[in-house]
Amino acid sequence: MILVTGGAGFIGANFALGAVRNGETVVNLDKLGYAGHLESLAALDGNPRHVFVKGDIGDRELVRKLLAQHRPRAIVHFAAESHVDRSIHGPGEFVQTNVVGTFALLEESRNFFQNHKDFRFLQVSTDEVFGSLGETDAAFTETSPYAPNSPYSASKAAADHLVRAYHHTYGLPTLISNCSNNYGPFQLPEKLIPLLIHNALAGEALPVYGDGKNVRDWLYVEDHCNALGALLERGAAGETYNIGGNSEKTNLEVVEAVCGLLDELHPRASGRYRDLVTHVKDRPGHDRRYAMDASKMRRRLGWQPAESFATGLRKTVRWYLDNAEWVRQATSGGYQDWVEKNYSVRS
Ligand code: NAD
Ligand code: TDX
Repeated sequence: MILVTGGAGFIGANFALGAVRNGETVVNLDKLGYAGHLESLAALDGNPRHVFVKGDIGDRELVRKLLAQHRPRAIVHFAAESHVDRSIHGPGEFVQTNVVGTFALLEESRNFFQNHKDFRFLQVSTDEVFGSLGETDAAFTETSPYAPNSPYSASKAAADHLVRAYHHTYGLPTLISNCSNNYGPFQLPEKLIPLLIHNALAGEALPVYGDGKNVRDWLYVEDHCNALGALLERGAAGETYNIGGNSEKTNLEVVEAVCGLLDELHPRASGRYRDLVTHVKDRPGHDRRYAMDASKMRRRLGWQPAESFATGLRKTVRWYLDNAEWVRQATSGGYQDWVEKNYSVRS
């Protein structure tokens, strides 16, 4: 039995689906904010090994009750505000959930740990806490200094520091993973790859921030979930682990790859998808490059990604083509307001 937070979001849902498939029982705590979608968990409907609880990680009474009731062997902590652009428009919620919410979970975990010594706390973090790399710099390692640049990455860094402190001060068996950009099924089209697919299919502009030469490392979400599974079983308490796909791409390369796949799998009536590319105003404080050295995961845990960017992206584009109804539901509600707000400042 494990307690997953944020398991109705993109990575959390993929993780919960995989864990239950592997025979695990999952208690899934998610507040169902704008990024949480129960439709992503539809395959688990009626499955006794999945218990969904709508609630906030900052609700300590609820967390205490869930720990006492289910006695999980671990918390896998995904719940967060996760979108850099939203953190620029409204940083307060990022501090609330990512920092204060993580603190609440840690406090309740510390109490629970007193009588459950085999408990572990896995903090799912990001490469963005390390800041930005120059074109020829070596990739981030586990000993790279934290230098976050956005309210999002600063809030994740703050949470990571609290997790670290709870290990050193209270002996809580914690693990921290820092992963690069994920892509795959169930990702909301506010993030680059699903946004490109969504806009392309609607015949709308494909917005590229600035010169499009910012570099990200891309990892297929299932590979990330498998890495987290390995960490949970065999990771060393108190340590941090970098997870990455060894797939550095400029944003323009990503756009080109998505357009090429769509041209092949779902051709436009006339013209090519790349005709829709539009350069727009840059993101303020936009980090230039991230790259991860994931050799510790390979050496210590024998983990490496199964998908290349080419194979993972093909699966992803096919998934979005086959799951228009999920996209329709995920982009109803406040989605149009967000698009209006974010992209009007960039035109
Ligand atoms: P997401 O935004 O898709 O999902 C976040 C989920 O957390 C949502 O379901 C939301 O409802 C829930 N949530 C938010 N605040 C909550 C609260 N206070 N209480 C309970 N639930 C709450 O995010 P994601 O892309 O799946 O990312 C998951 C985690 O992985 C985050 O911690 C993120 O920092 C980290 N991460 C993401 C990436 C990436 O590329 N997406 C890469 C590295 C690390
Ligand atoms: O419309 C867009 N146009 C564009 O050029 C969007 C949404 C993004 N971009 C650029 C900005 C980035 O350089 O694409 C790159 C990727 O952007 P996002 O998908 O917003 O991801 P990023 O900011 O890199 O952060 C992601 O990876 C690390 C996740 O959102 C984080 O949660 C994770 O920690």
